[in-house]
Amino acid sequence: MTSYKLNNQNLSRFEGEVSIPQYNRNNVKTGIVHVGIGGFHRSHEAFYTDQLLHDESNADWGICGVALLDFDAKIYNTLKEQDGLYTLVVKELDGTLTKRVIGSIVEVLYAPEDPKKVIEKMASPDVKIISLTITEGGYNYNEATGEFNFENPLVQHDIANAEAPKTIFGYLTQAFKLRKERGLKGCTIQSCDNIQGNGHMTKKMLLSYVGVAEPALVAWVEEHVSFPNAMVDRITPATSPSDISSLKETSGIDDAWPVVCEPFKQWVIEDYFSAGRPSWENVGAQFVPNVEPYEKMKLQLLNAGHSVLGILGALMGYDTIDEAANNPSVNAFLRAYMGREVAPILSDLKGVDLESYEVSLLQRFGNVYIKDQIDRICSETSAKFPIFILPTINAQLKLDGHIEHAALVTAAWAIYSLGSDENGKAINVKDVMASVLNKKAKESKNCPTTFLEIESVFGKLKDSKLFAEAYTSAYKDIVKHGVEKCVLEMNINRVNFI
Ligand code: CS2
Repeated sequence: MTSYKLNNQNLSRFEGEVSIPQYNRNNVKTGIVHVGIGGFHRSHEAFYTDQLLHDESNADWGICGVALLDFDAKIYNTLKEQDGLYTLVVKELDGTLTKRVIGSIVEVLYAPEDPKKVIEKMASPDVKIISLTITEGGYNYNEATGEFNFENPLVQHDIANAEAPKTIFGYLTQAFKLRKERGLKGCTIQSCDNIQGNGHMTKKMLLSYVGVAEPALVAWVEEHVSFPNAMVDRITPATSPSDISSLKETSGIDDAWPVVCEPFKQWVIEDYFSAGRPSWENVGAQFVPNVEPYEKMKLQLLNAGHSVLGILGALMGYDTIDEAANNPSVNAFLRAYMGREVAPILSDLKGVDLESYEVSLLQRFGNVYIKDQIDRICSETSAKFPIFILPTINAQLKLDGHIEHAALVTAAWAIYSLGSDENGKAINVKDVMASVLNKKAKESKNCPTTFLEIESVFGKLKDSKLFAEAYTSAYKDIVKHGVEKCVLEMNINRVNFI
């Protein structure tokens, strides 16, 4: 099939093949600046917003996508070439593909090239929301101290070079400074990352930074900026070369970076927007007074479930999440983790049907068409573990409750951090803390609890005798018998125990 580059000029050629924006993109104004235009933003907020823009009365809510890091040059160049357009390919449960060209990103900026332009855009009176997908690690939170990490060299750079920042904190501070000087209104900072109380976290981290970098601005930010919490959800694997080629071959769309995702999506937002907001509720988002139950449920079941499958699956030599989820022993282990260790500590979540949520998760994890990469899931586990798994362990320890499954996963992570799977194949550990993890993992060979000494990940966990014992015994068992046997054994013992 003849293919054409995806851009404004060629857009109408794709009509009929796939859905294309049915609104005039030239009339759309930027009302949202979004930092972090990776796959998740493009399958989620940009998708919801695209639907909304089909009603012309919402034309003030276009998105300006900002690529913040040097590393983001590729997505910036791609979206710039394609006039902000990209294809969202939803992999349905029966394997069919639903394709839609998304038009809501109407501008793109590359911060390292022109920081001033990004600061001006964030300070623009038309911009009412600055939303973020900067990953769990991007918030610069230190689990050991519970505070903002001022030792980060990029943060130090921003304090010394206020006009040409590198971190989100430096950018927001400069933009708010301009807004204040110009007598403009504040706006909303909307975190779309997987963090419990992501709005609270953003506020706390930003105010810590502002307090040191620009103390005179603290009161203004407190008064003029709102930070809603939100739960965000849509499994979005990394795009593979075959996703790109099959789109070209089957639909004639030459898109250098389409996004693939599952059909499920959820966005539950605290209704706390200081400068107005789009009616995302008209396209499926939920606005609620308190997001906490939804966040906890999602982080401690879905995201933690992913980490369980990812870490165990990686050691077993699997490449994708569905392979691990469809291994009966691993599947039963995950169900038991959810039912025995997570659900009891979430049981006070009102209005949430945990059981059906767990069932739907297992189905989503097992979807063989999604092919979510274990590599993606295991990346940056040092930032994910304290958010996804540690809260469950700490809550269980307070109750003297069950921690065996979490302890086994932690032990598996220590072994994973040695850098090879059970078949001796190298694992590429993608983590900013990779060298520390590897060093501690090596020292753990003789004394497994050494791994738990990494306080910025585990806090004070090593001081729990109950956890240390379960962890050490799981560690030794995995080394001796391998993951599959260990999880099987745990499943059998549990059945006997019940
Ligand atoms: C995943 C998430 O990064 C991870 O470890 O659990 O990216 C997950 O796929 C999304 O949060 C789904 O909403």
